[in-house]
Amino acid sequence: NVMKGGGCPVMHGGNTGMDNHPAKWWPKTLNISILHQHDARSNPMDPDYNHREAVKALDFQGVWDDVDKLLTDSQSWWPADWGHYGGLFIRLSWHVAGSYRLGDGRGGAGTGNLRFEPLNSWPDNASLDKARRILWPVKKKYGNALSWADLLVLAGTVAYSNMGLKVYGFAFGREDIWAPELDINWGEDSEMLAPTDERITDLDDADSLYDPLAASHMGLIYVNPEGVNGVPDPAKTGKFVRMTFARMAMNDEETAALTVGGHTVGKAHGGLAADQVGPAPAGCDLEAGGFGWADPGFDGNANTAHTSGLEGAWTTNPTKWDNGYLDLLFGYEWEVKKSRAGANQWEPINIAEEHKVPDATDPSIKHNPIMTDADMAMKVDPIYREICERFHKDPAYLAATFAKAWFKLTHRDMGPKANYIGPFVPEGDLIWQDPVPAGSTDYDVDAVKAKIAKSGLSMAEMIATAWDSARTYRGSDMRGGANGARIRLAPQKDWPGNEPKRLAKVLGILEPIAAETGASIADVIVLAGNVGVEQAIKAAGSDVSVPFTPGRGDATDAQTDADSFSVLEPVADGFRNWKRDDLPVHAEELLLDRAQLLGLTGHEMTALVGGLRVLGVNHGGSKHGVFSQREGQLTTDFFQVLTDMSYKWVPASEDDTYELQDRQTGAVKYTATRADLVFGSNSILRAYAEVYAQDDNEAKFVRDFVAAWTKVMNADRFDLL
Ligand code: HEB
Repeated sequence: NVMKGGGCPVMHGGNTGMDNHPAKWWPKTLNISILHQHDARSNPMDPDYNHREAVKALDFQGVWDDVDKLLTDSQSWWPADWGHYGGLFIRLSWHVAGSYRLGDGRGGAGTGNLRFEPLNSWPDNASLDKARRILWPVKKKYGNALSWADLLVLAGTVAYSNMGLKVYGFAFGREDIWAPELDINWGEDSEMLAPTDERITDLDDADSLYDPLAASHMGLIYVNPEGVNGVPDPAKTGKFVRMTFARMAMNDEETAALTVGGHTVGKAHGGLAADQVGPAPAGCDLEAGGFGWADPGFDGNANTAHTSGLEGAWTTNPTKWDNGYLDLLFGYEWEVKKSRAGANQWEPINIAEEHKVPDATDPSIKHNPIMTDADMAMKVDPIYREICERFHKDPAYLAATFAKAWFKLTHRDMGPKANYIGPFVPEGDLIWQDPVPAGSTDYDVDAVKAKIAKSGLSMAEMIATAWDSARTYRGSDMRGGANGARIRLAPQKDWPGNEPKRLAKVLGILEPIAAETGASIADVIVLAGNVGVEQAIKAAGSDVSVPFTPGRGDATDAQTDADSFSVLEPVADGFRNWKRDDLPVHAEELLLDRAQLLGLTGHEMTALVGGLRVLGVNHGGSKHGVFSQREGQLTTDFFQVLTDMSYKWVPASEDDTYELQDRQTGAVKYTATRADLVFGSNSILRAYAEVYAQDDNEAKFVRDFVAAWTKVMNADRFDLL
C-alpha cells in the first residue's frame, strides 16, 4: 500500500490490505485478536437491537412460501437445472452446515459465515455465491429479522419439502456475524485442495487426520468426490466418509441417509476443466461484483454450467424426493469414466433408456446418471451397504431417518432448544440437543448460601468445582456449561481435569444441600463458587457481592449422550494452570483457545487468570503461578510480581516450567508455567497485566474479576435471553 517512487503526497498510508499485518514478521506471536472479533463496532445494527426479539416478529410462513416460490423462478444469469433450484439450495444448506466439526464445535450453519472468507471462496463452495444472490430478494424483503444464517439453512429445507420429503422441522434464531471468523483453524495446508497427506499422519488410516479437522482437503466440506487424493477406490473413500461424518457428529446410519438423500436430488456440474475456471470470489477483480469461478464456457444455459467438474445427476427424476438413487446404485454395475471436464466419476454399464436422466436444459436429450466415489462407498463399504439395503427396501424408513439427520445437521450448532424460534420447531427433545430440564427459581438463595458457608468446604474446593462445572462451555456450538450439572454424571465426573476425588467429596456435600433446599445441584455448585469468591474478596479487605441468577436444572444420564460429551473434556485448563503432559501444544495457546470458546475478551481472560492464581485453585494443588504471600485473598499480587523487575525468569528443569529468582540473591521466590508468564511476555497481554498491576486499579480488578467470573458462570443461560 506504500506508494513506490514518486513520493506522491496523497494520503495512502493506511494499512488497507491483508498482506501487511503488524505481526507478520513474528508469525509465532499469539493471535489475541481471536478474542476480539465480532465486536460492536463491526455490527451495523443499532446498539439496542435484539435479534431474538426481532425474529419473533417475523412472518415465518411468508418467508417459507417466498423461498418456495423462488425455487422455480429461474434467473437468466444462473438458470435453474430443469427449471428448479432445489438441488442448488440443498447443497447450499448442506455446505453451510457441513463445515461444523464436533472436535471444537467450530464451523457450521449458526453464523452466516458463508458470506465471508475463507468459506465464500472455498473451491467446494463454487456456485453457492449464485445461490445466495438468488435468495437475496427474500432476505431483502424480510430484513433484519431474517438472518442470512437462518435463510441459508431454510433454503434447503424448503427445497426438500417442495420436492416431496416430509421434513422434520426448522428453527429460526441464528444471528449473523459481520466479518470472517478469525478463530477457526481450517488446517495448515500449503494451498487449497492440497493433497490429503498434508493433514494426515497415515493416508491408510482416515482417523489419523489431524484433530479437529473434518474435511480431507483444505477448501472441501467433506471428502474428495473422485476418491482419496483423486484416485477412485470406494472402499477407501468409505473409510474417509465415515471419519469425516463422525467428526460432524454423524453415525453410520445418519451418514448413509444424508449421502443417499442428498444426492436423490440435483446434479453435478462439469462444464469445463478446472484450470479454465476463473478465480474464487475473493480473488476476482472488482467488476465481477463478488461472483467467482467465472466460466468462459457458460453459454447461458444450465447444461453448460461448471461447479465441481463432475457432470450429471444421480437419479432419473432429480427434482423429486424418491428412491431413484438406491434403485440405480443397486440396480446397475458401475465403472469409472471421465466427465467432460476430466473428473473421475462412476457411470452405469448398459443402463436402460428409461433410467437415463433428462438434460438440465433440453429434456429431449438423455444422459447417464453418475455416482461419486463417495456414493459408490454406499454400495462397497459393508456397513453402509447393509444400511442402504434396508433403506432401499423401506423408503419410508429412509425418508424418516434422512429428515431427522438433516434437522440435526442443520441445527447441531444452535445449542439447546431454548434457542429455537418459530412455528416449525419440532416437538420433543433430541439427545444431541443436550436437554436440560428447567430448574426451580423458587427457593431462598441466602439460606442456601448460609448452608454452603457452614458446610466445611474450603474456598478453593468451592471455586474449583464451580469453575470446572462451567468451563466446558463453548460458544462455537453452545454446548457444555454449568447448566444441567453434568459434572456429576459420566463421563465428566471421571475426567482427570475435574480431579475426581475432590469433585466427589464436594458433590457429596453440595448434593444434600440441594435436596434440602429445593435448589438444583447445578445452582448450588455455582452458588458455592460465588460464596468462595465472596470470601476471598472479604479476606482481602473489601466487600463485593457476586451476582447470581437461579434456575439452572439438573440433567439425568438419560438426557446425556455420554459419547458426544467426550469432546468437551478439557485436556488443559490454563485458568487452573494445568495441561496434560502428552500435549504438543503450548499451554498459552490452549488457554487462548479455551478463552475464545468461553467468549472472553483479552482483559477478561487476564483478570480471571490473575485472580484464580492467587486464590490457590490450581489443578492438583500446584503452586505454579501462585505469586502471592497471602493465597486465598483476591488481590492483584499475581500482576505485581509479574511486572516486578526484581525477579528474573529462568527455565526450570521440569518441562515448560520456570523459576522466578530474586535478581540479587538468585533465591527462587516462585515457580510458573507458560500460562503464567505469557501475561508478562506477550506485548498485548502484558498491557492488560499492567492495568491490573497499577496502584489505581485494585478495586477495578475485583470488579472485573467478578464480572468475568459471572460471565463464565452464566455463559449457557439461554433460558434467560
Ligand atoms: Fe453432495 C452435489 C459430492 C454429501 C447434497 N455433491 C454434489 C457434487 C459433488 C458432491 C461433487 C456436485 C457439485 C456440482 O454442482 O458440481 N456430496 C459429495 C460428497 C459427499 C456429499 C463427496 C460426501 C459423501 N451431498 C452430500 C450430502 C448432501 C449432499 C450429505 C445433503 C444432505 N450434493 C447435494 C446436492 C447436490 C450435491 C443436493 C446437487 C447440487 C445441485 O443440484 O446444484
